[in-house]
This record gives sequence, structure tokens and C-alpha cells, in this order.
Amino acid sequence: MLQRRSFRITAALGFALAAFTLGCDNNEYFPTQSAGGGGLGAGGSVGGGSSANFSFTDPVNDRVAGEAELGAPDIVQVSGSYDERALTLVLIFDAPVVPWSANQLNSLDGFIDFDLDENESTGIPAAADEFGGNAGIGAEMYLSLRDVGGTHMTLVHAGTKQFTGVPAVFEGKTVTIRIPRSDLADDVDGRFRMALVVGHPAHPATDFAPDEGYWSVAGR
Ligand SMILES: [Ca+2]
Ligand SMILES: [Ca+2]
Ligand SMILES: [Ca+2]
Repeated sequence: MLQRRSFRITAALGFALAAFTLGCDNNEYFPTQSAGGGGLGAGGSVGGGSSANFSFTDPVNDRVAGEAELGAPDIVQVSGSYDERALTLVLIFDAPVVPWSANQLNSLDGFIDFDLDENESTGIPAAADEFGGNAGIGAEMYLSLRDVGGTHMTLVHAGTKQFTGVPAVFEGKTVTIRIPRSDLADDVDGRFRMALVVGHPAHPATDFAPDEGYWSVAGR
């Protein structure tokens, strides 16, 4: 069972009015099982200068079998940059997506899991794994792709249950998310692993990215 989901709704209601850093001690909503299985790594491309850029691709039209309903999100690229100020993520889909709160067939659902210490044995299993995927990471933080007020998403620390709102901009097929580096304090060396699962109101998991394993990002 995906126990994060209930929390996500509660969290959205909690900080929609402006307080973007709150605590939550309701353990009921968090996974407690340990991760299992191995992961397949994939390299990121590291740019020079003051920031590290990365870009990964996911196949077009590779939606989870049987879940290709109208509006089902299909990720085709995840790119961005990572430096001392922020992690910027640009998600590109094969068709436009809109915020979850818009309540449309193409409203975006899902999670991005971050294994900040690159250690599968610490943190919680990726949401992708809970939906039948095989990311094989232990996430210290995760981002719920359901929007808050159309402008933010919820970043949750798996260990402390602290959550914060981070800005997210929806523009057609593209969603741009900016996570302040200070919210990724568990990443001590500028490197982390990530895995995505996206969905929509009809199905919580319509595409995994990558299909199996995780993507590795090397920032600074
Ligand atoms: Ca895809
Ligand atoms: Ca970990
Ligand atoms: Ca995929």
C-alpha cells in the first residue's frame, strides 16, 4: 500500500495558506518497511562552471501496461541543474500536463524519490517500487508531484517527517521545480540518486522514469 498518499493530501491542506515549513508526527502515513532488491545505475552528465547540468531521457509511449488512458502522463525527459543554491528539475512529458488541483484527466500525480546518501539501505523504498517498479534506492527525501495551490509541491523528509513547499511551474508539456539546496542537507557530497513515478487521477502509476533502477546526479 502506498502510505504516503494520505499524508500528501493532509500536507497540502496544512501549508496551502503560507506556512511552508511545518512538522508532522503522524507516523500512520509513512512507510516503515525496508528496501529490497538491487538497482541499475545510470550516469549523469556533469557540466563545468558554477553548476552541474544533467539530462536523462525516458522512452516515449512506454506507459505502464494497461494504463494508457486519455491524459495518462508519459515522461520523456528529466533535466536540470544542481549547484550550491538549488536543484532545478525540468520534467518533460509527451503531452501537456496540468496541476493535480485542476482535476483533469491529465492532472499530474506521482513522486520523485531522492537517495541523497546513495545508499539503498538507508531511507525508505522508492514510491516506484510500491507500484511494481524496481528503483532500488533508499530515499531520504521525496517530492510529491501533486501541487499545492497550483504553484508548489510538497518535499518531505522521510526520516523527520518535516515537509516544505517548493515552487513548481506548469507550462504545457513541461514542469519546472526548484528545490533550495538547504532542503537537501542530507546530501553532503553533491551527489544523489533519483527515481520517478508519475500518474493521474485514473491511475497512480502510468510511467516509471527510469524504467528500472535510478538516475545518478553529480552536482557540486
Ligand atoms: Ca516515458
Ligand atoms: Ca539512502
Ligand atoms: Ca519509463
